[in-house]
Amino acid sequence: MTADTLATWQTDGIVWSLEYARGVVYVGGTFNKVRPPGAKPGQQEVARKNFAAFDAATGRLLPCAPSFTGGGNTVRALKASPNGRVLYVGGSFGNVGKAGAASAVAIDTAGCSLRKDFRPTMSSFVRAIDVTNDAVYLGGDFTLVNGQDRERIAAFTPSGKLLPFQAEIDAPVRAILAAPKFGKIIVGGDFFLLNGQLEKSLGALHPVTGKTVNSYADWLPPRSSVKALAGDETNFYVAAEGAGTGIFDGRIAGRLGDGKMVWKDTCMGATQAVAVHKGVLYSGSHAHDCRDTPGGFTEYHNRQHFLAQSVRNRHILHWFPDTDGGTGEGNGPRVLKMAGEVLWAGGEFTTVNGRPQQSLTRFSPGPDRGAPEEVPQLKASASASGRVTLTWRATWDRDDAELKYLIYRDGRLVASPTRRSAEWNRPTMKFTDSVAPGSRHRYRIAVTDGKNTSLKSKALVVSAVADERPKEKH
Ligand SMILES: [Ca+2]
Repeated sequence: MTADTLATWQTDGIVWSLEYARGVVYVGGTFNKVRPPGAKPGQQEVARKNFAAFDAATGRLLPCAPSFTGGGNTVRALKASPNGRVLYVGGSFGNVGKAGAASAVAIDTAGCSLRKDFRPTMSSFVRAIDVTNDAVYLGGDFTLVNGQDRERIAAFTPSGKLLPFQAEIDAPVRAILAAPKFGKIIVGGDFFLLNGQLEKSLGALHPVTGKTVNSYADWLPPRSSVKALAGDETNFYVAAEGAGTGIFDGRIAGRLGDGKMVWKDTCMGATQAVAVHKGVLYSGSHAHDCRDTPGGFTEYHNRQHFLAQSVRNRHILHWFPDTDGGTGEGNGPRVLKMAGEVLWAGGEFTTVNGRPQQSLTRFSPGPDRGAPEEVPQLKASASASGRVTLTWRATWDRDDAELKYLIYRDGRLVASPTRRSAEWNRPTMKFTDSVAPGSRHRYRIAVTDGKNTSLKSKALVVSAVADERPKEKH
C-alpha cells in the first residue's frame, strides 16, 4: 500500500462505517451531504442522509441513496452477506426513505431496494454487525429485540427471523467478528460482565447458543474498551481505547483457534479501527508514544493517525499517511475497509496528508507517486583548504524509509548518499567535496525515494578560499 490518496468524495459529517460488496463501497455515518473531491465545505454538495454509495474502482458517487432519519439519526454498522447480495445496515434511525424502521434493515445490493423480510425492532443503537451463511449478528446498546430480551447482542436468520442465540452483556457491544469455522463469535465493547463472568470488553460466544466459549479476561485493563475487530485466516485483531491512567490504547493479535494471545502493542492513542490485508494490520488511531513497539517512535510533535504493522510480530512498517483529528471527538479515522486492493478510510478528519479532505479517503496500492515531503536546505560548514563540507537535515517520505540525496555541484551530480529517516527521526547529514582552492561553486540538492524525486533546492554558492572559512550566500 502506498501513502498516496486517490480522488475521493467527502461527507459533511462523521463516517462511522464502511462496507464493500460487488464493486460498490457503502458509507454510513452522521452526515447530510456529500461533495466531490477537491470541493470545499458548502460547494457542489449533493444530499445524502447518513448513507452513500460509491463505485469502488472510480470513486464515483452512485445513485443508491436511501435516507436514514429519525431516532439518533445515524448509521453505525454496515455488513454485506457472504455473497454480497444483501447489505445489513444498523445504527439509530426510525425511517429508511418513507418506510418505518427500528435501527436495523437490509438492502438488496442489486437494485438498492429495502428488503421487506429483515425488519427487526431494536430498542436502541446497533453498533456492530457480522454475517455468516447461517446468521446475522447484531451488537449495540439495545436490550430488547422485537419485544424479547436480548442484551446487547442478537442473532437472526439471513431473512430476519430472531434466533434463540442469547448472551447477557452489561454494556454496549461495539464490534463483532464471526469466525464460524472456529465455532465462535468474538464480541468486543465496553462491558465487564459477559454471561455472568468478568470478561473485560472481549469474549467469544458459541454461534448457536451464545454461551461463552473463549475467555480473554486479562487482556484488557478495567478502563479500556474494544472499538473494532478484524480477522484473517488464523488470527483476530483487537482495537482498544482507554481513558485515564494504566490504560491500554493499542492493538492485540490473538489466535482464532486456541484463543491464545500472539502479541500486544503498547502504543498510546485510542485505536478506533483495524483492517487486515496480505499480512499487514492497518489501524486508525492517534498514535503517540509508541516507543516500546518495534519500528515505533517516542513522543514527538505530531500524532500518527494511521499505522501499518506486521501481523506476525507487530513491527510498525514504514507507511505513514496521516490525517488531522478533525471534528467530533478529534479522533481522526473511525473505520478502515479494504475494497479489492484499495484501502478506504472514514472518520471525522478534515485533512489527509496535509491537504483538505473531509471524513473519507482511500489509499492506492501503487505505483508510488509520493515524493519526499521536503527539499533539504544545504548549509556550508567550516572546511579545510580545497574542501567544501555541506550539511543538511534529512527529510522523510510517507512510504519509503530509505531515501537517496542527490548533490549537484555546478549542475553535475557529485554524490548520492542514502539514509533512513522518518518524520520523527531526521538525522543531520554531511558531504565533503574536494575542489580547487579559491574556486567558487553552486551546490543544489534533491532527494528521491527511488521513483519520485523532489524539486532541487535553491543554489548555495560557496567560495572555497584556501585557508579560510568558506563564504556562503544564497
Ligand atoms: Ca514515496
